Amino acid sequence: MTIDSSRLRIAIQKGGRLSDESKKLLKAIGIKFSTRDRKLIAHSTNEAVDLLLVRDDDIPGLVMDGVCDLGIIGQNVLEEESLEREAKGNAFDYKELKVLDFGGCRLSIAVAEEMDYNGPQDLQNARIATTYPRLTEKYMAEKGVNLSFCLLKGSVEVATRAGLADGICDLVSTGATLEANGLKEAEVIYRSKAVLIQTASELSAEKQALIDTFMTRIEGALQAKE
Ligand code: PRT
Ligand code: ZN
Repeated sequence: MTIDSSRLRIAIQKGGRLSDESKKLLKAIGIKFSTRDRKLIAHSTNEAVDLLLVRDDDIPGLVMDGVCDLGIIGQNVLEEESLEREAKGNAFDYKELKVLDFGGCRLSIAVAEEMDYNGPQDLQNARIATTYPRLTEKYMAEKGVNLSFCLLKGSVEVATRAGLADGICDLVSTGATLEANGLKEAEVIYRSKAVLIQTASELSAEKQALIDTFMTRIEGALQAKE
């Protein structure tokens, strides 16, 4: 596998909730490519662009470390990674180019339906199951609430019933998953959308000019949808 560094590298989610819309956006701005052969890299056939198809969790780091020039990622994952890197004293720079019109959701704390919930103070010293401990901790610390965590990358919604935690903090869109698991939304702690980001590293004039062209087309594509 070879990566040609003269080509613009864009990281998008390989398979998941952001994949289709990310590919649609790139096609709408005139980048031709095929992702049918399930490879890590898809070379555009008409622009000096390579797509990297990866887990969404890897996208912030790839852009912050300058491995990829652009990335499309949920603000929830981006912000959690930024807080994590900041806490560890690592670099977490990037440029936000555009908040996109897909991937909308909220990160919410949920508790058992039967709990008498009156506000954040009711969660003082509670254990929360989540994939997003930094975002959750930051929000609750501002409310003066101390938490401990049960870190889960999946099946977060069953953690309370399984006796692993007093509540959960997970992404919600319709609320159906919470309801199906006997949970109710207690606090919305973060509202998220997909976002296009650029590495903070200086790029060649050619790459920057290409990004500027794409941005003009993105503005046009988004306006046309309104
Ligand atoms: O494999 P990979 O690591 O790339 O994917 P992933 O499984 O980590 O992520 P994926 O594809 O599920 O989500 C990618 C991004 O989509 C998230 O980081 C969010 O930015 C955005 N997004 C938008 C959502 C949702 N809406 C959403 N509803 N991500 C997840 N959910 C899940 C939520 O975790 C819960 O399980 O959907 C369920 C809740 O949905 P409702 O409708 O029942 O409330
Ligand atoms: Zn993921």
